[in-house]
Amino acid sequence: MKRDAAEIQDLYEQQGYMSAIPILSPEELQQARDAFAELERKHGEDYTAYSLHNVHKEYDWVMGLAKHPKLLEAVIAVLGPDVILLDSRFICKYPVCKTQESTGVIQPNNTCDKEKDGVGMPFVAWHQDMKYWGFDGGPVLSVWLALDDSLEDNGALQVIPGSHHSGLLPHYQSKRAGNMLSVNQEIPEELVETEKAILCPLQAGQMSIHDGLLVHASDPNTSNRRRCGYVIRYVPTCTYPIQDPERPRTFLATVLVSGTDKHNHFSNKTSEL
Ligand SMILES: O=C(O)CCC(=O)C(=O)O
Repeated sequence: MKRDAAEIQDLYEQQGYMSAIPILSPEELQQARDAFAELERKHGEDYTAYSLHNVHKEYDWVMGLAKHPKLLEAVIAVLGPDVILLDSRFICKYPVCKTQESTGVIQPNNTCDKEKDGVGMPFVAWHQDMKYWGFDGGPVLSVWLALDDSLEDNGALQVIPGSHHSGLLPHYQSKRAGNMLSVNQEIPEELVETEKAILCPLQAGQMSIHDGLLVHASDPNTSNRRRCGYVIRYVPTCTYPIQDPERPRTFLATVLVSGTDKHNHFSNKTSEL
């Protein structure tokens, strides 16, 4: 079902996220997956899991995803016409459980036991994106664009609807092994209404969007399938970087992706349209 801009704005304002928005055609998806496979061959999976950071500056096909007209339509509906791409990163959880083929042991659906095998495997702790971004003056919107089907068993994104209305929550160092977040932060469990958590399953080529204050996380990949997504952060041009020692961050790869920028707050943003 196609939603108009006003509907997207309303829903996003109420819940802080929207999911299963179709973006890539089957051909576009295949091209992106093929190009990503090339990067896996070149760098290896340890690297492509989390280290492909801001490569929209390096590869035209990645910039093409970040500027995809359908994707920007939803972003602009929320942030308005003048939008800067702040940062981007591929986040892949590779399967780590031994499969039937390699062990000879038959497991239901060839998956791991989540409780037993999930311990120490890569996961993303409950957090708010705003905790990482030293800027003010407006919101940040995160896109999660699926290159693979992202479902419960391979660790799809989970969100707490409406949690973006609660302001910035305290984050501490996670005590759990495997947190993929670069500074290992985590909102303490007692502050997260986990009983309200909603899974955001995506088919490959779909995206979800979420507000920078929305509390979200993802579980380990206990399937035998990769779960790979391209995460892109967008801000309206009225935002500006601040010096916050709690949220140290440089913005070296910003790109104006829609409209005009009469503010000039980010150094690289005029690099192209
Ligand atoms: O890929 C994930 O599981 C987490 C992504 C995330 O935290 C984000 O998109 O802000």
